[in-house]
Amino acid sequence: MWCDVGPHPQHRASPVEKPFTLFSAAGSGGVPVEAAMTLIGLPYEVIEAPTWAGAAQQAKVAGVNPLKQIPALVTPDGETITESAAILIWLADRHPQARLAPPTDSPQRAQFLRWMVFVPASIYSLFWVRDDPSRLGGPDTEAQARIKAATADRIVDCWAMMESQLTPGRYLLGDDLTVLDLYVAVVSRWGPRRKRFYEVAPKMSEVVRRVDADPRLTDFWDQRFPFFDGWESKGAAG
Ligand SMILES: N[C@@H](CCC(=O)N[C@@H](CS)C(=O)NCC(=O)O)C(=O)O
Repeated sequence: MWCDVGPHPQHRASPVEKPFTLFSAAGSGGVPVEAAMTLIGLPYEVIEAPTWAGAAQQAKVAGVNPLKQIPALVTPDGETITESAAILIWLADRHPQARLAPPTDSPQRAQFLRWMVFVPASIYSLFWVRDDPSRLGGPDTEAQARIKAATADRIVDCWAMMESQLTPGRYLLGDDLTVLDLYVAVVSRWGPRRKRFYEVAPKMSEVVRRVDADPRLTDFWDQRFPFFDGWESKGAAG
């Protein structure tokens, strides 16, 4: 896990430009949001709050998100937006010049919304119990291990279903990179890791590898979700 470095500017705001504040953490669901803001060129500051690391970290975000989850975005106007997919869609729609979402009248829009909702509803939400299986399994370590294995299998099944329904181009929805590509590139790195994702989702694998290698994000990935030796298979069993 990354050390807590407190608020640190990513893109420095000019004196007249107020930054966004993002409660996030390296390797977390805040990372696709940070990647989107990096590509858009928005000034933002990160409050590093790895909520899985205990009460002190959760307390940092509790004031803006009573569920004590990241990501949570506070806009320059002081509005708070939680829910990773909502933040990503909102940012992309507000900055059409960055072409990070199909416009509302585009033929790709329906599938864009479909998969932007599918990822958090079917996959990301399982991490509430995967990160701490005692939340549903209680203290029984065997029950916890069963929860880990069953949720890993469910995640793999969800990726396989998504793979069966998509015909990607260079990116998941065609020729333009959207926030969906950033989202899937990050969420597919969590347990049961890319190794199993690659096995069931060969077409989407080509896309996420393209996102991993995007030269505009090389420094960003190094800082916020590095590709260390063995990252694709670490923890692949569950
Ligand atoms: N539905 C939320 C889920 C956010 C979430 O689960 N975030 C994790 C970190 S990646 C978290 O803060 N977990 C701490 C907890 O649930 O207690 C979203 O899509 O933003």
